[in-house]
Amino acid sequence: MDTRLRSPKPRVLLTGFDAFGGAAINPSWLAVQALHGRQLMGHTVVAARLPTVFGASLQVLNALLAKHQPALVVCVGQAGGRSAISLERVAINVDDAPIPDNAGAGPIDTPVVPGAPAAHFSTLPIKAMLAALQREGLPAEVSPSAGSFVCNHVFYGLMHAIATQPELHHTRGGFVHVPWLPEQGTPSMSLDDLVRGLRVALRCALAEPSPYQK
Ligand code: PCA
Repeated sequence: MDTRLRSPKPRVLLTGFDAFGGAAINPSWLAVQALHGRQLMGHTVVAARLPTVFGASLQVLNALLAKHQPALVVCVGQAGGRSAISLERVAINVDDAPIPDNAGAGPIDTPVVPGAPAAHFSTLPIKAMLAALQREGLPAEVSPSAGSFVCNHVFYGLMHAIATQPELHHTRGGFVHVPWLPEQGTPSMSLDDLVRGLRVALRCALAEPSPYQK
């Protein structure tokens, strides 16, 4: 069955994060903001910013999921030091902060959701997205780990919500990390390329089936 036809609402929820770790900007928010309100394959893109804070980030995300009931959710974060758009494969059920979050918290070896499974796979068609990005000449990779800071926390919380909430049964979701912008350091990608890459990735995710689709 075509899951797109059964999607609750023809919306794409696209999130970025606040700047963190003393930085002035976060390319994830700048890139997703540029796509707010766009139409992609019959879906309206809703962009939102999450706080880089354990707990609060997931409260904001869960409220957005309840409000928009999106067909597709892609959360985006900055991964300084990476040189490519990283399509995350798996979220793990652990918070282990290498630096304090924006509220000063730094949980160590704590579950994101107590008693929940160790991991959830992305339900995005990450290999098809990789191929689509590479066809556009954009640096892209499948990543085996979103780390254990706030990005993995949000990714795990998203995938757990999708796995357990009946109203999100037909929602597909996952996480994408993006490199720094040139003004933040090396390696980097331009904001234009990040926005173009996200547009290509979203189109592909709307068009292709996922190997992990329920
Ligand atoms: N990157 C951090 C959290 C917020 C962001 O943009 C991470 O990779 O966990």
